Parts: sequence; C-alpha cells; structure tokens
Amino acid sequence: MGGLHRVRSGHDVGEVVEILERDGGVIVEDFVRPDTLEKLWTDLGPALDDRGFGDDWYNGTRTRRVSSVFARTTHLTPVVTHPLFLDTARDIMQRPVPMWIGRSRVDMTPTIQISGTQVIQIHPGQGKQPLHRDDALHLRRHPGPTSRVQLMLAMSEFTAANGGTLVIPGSHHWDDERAPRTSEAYSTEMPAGAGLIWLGGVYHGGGKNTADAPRTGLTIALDLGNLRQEENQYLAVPTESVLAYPEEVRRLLGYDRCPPGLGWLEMDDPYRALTGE
Ligand SMILES: O=C(O)CCC(=O)C(=O)O
Ligand SMILES: [Fe+2]
Repeated sequence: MGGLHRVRSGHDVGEVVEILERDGGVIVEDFVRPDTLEKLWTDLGPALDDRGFGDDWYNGTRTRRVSSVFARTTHLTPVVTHPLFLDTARDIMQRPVPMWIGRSRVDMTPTIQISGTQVIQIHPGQGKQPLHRDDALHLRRHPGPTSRVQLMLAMSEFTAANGGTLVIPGSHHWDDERAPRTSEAYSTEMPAGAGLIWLGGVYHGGGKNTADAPRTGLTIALDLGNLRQEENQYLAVPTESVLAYPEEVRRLLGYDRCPPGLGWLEMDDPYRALTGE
C-alpha cells in the first residue's frame, strides 16, 4: 500500500469514512481557510515561542508543546466541526450498542468528546518519535472498534524533511503482537492549512526534522464519550472559554452525558449547569 489518500474539503463524508476504515488515515488538502489559520497563529504562536523544549525522549527534546488549546483561542469551531473530521468521527464511533434493560431490548449510542489538544512544534535536530498508537492510552486491544479519531492540522507546511507525521497506513488492522517498523511508515506531506485525519489504532509518530525551520501542527483528538479524556478539559479550559464556543463544541468539551448514564450532575444533563439554565 502506498501513502495516504488525499481529498478536498467538500468530499463526501461517507466516502471518507470508507477510506478511513480501510487505510486508517486520510489527508484533507484544504482543511481550513487561510484567515482561520492566521487567527490560530496569532493566538497560539506567542505561547509556543515562550515554551521551552520537552525533556524526554518520547515527547522530544527539540519539540515545543502547548496544550489547553481551547483555553487559548476561540477560533477552533471550523476546525473541530469540519464535516470530514467531526461527521466522520461520529459515523465511525457513534455506533449503537444493544443491551437488555429488563425485558426491553434497547440500543445505546455513545457520545464523542474532545480528549487531548496540543500544538506540536518540531524543531531542526529533533529525531523521530517512536511509532505508537494513541488509543494505547485507553489500553485498547487490536483489531477492535475505533475509539479515537484524531486531527493534525498543518499550521506550517509538513514535509518528509521537516518532521511531517509518520503514518503506517492500514496498521489499525494489525493485532497487538505485530511491531511497527519505520520502513513501513510514510511521511505526511501537506501544505499549511491541510489536515491529516487518522484513527487511534494507527501506528504513527512525529518525524525527524532535518530541515532548517520548525514544523508546527495542531492536534485535536476525539474519543468515545465513555472513556476518560486524555487531557483534563474541565481544568484546562475555564468556563468563560467554554462559553465562547457554540453548544456543539461545549458538549464536545465534556459538558454532555454519554448514554446510558455517564457524566451527569444531580442526575441531570451537565450542560444545564454550564449555562446556568
Ligand atoms: O507531531 C506529530 O506529528 C505527532 C505527534 C504524536 O503522535 C504524539 O505526540 O502522540
Ligand atoms: Fe501520537
């Protein structure tokens, strides 16, 4: 299998779901408009400049990482609600789960939620990150149902030389015994404003930067609503920042209930407490 398939923003959601389920990833060439990207740079760039390099081999010692992204900018709605990200994630993860409650046979459809957010800036001299599956955070077994769909928005151009994300297409189909090899991985090459979407079971990792300028990506992970959020969004994003977003995004940030009954407050929808209704 070659590198990942490339589509444009208006591509049919159902077809992109098929591509994701088959290959584990896809590249959307024109994921955000230039003005959105510019606003994201204005809000997030200074925080990156102030941030020191990481201090461990996994997160990178020539890599700057800034989290709590929804607290730092109000311009993520077109990113997180992009149909080829959110609608495909809903389609892939919000599959009804049948159960008996007494003598009633009912289907429960889980919610999805924003889990981890980060701006990742890989500087020249950073070596490649070990290939890994991000759904390992939830100790998922493979192959199995997808519990994560993730976005990497290119805030700058991604190339093979500057650390474009390494991806092994189709590796979400592998079992837990098969080890990933770098020789099987493809570098994600995409212009600024493009997006890589991949499933949590796909082996991937940050690439090695042998170029002369940093590579900057913004990642947002959507997880099944019955799993713990990777990043603690309740503490990361102050209430006033949550309220700067529309209802759909507020619910994705965790102010929602996952059927049949996770996340309630006083046995009610936590969204009501957020908005003071
Ligand atoms: O920076 C990248 O391209 C990927 C980073 C990554 O996969 C991670 O930190 O989990
Ligand atoms: Fe990762």
